[in-house]
Amino acid sequence: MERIFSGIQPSGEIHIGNYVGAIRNWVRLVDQYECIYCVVDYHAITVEYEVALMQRRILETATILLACGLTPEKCIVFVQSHVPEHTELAWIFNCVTPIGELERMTQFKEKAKQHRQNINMGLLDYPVLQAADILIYKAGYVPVGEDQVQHVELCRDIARKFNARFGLTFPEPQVLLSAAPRILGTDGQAKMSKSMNNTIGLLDPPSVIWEKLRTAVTCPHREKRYDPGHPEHCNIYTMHTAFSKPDQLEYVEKGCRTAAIGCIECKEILSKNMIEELIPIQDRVKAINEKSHYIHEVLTSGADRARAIAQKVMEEVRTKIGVKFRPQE
Ligand code: AQP
Repeated sequence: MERIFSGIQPSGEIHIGNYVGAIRNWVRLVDQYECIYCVVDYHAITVEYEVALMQRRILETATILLACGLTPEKCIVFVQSHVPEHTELAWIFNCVTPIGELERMTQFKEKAKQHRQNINMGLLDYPVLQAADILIYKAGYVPVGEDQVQHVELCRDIARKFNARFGLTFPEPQVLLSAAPRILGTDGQAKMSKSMNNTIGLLDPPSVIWEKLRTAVTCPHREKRYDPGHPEHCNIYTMHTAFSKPDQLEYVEKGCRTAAIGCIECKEILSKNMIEELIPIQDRVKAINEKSHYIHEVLTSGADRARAIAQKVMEEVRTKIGVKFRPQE
């Protein structure tokens, strides 16, 4: 079975962009691949964060993954810092990665603008650690949202550079995109993002989901009720493609183009579908939270399983780069 790796940062409230762009796709892949999914806490410390909140965020993120269907029977779920081989391999990859490649990464440029007072090495090095996350398991596929495609391309470059210098060791992993790889925020401007205050949270109650959708930006062409719209320019329609059935999709698509329906009716249909899909996840989160030790047990055994793979690969890497002592003759 081919192997998949992907990760999610415990950097805030998990939102429907994370869900339809990544997590829901991860769940669909567990029957076809050996899947390893990680809460990437060391990535989340590259920006300012509340130390006192971190542990809760890690557990909350892992609980959501489980509630979405990523159970230990189906895949490995663990926390990045519990398997230190990730950071060890990242150091070695640092030594084959040109700084210029990192400086041209879109995410680095955006985050550097957002966090001018704290442009640290970790922010620049983020994609190298991500490459180590993937390659420490020799994963062949990486299911991510569109924003992460450039980083996976860099990961392929790093694998190629390492292989060229030290001998064939790593695969060149490929991206697997979901059907909705880029959800904009409720502001309709930027990517829905934990740090942008433009999210619909996976755990938001129905009334909050509706309020956020009701006030969300729609197609700019529909200034008045009878202006026809362009669904391809509307983030609400993009969300419909992720949550609505084909006949409903056709209804809102035609209704928008001909102005037969207004934005509020369109949003009501979306809200109903979104809530229907999210309520069972929210119920499972509550059930997992009632068994307080369960999530800790899952993460401990997940880390054990991940570490067993990672340690073998690190042994191979240490040998290849010439630092591992050979037995004395
Ligand atoms: N808006 C989005 N649409 C589709 N996919 C998305 N992803 C994130 N936002 C969207 C995908 O979710 C996975 C986990 O992302 P992450 O938490 O590791 O990092 P991120 O991409 O930086 O997510 P955020 O929400 O924007 O977090 P912050 O604000 O902390 O930077 C990834 O596969 C990502 O593509």
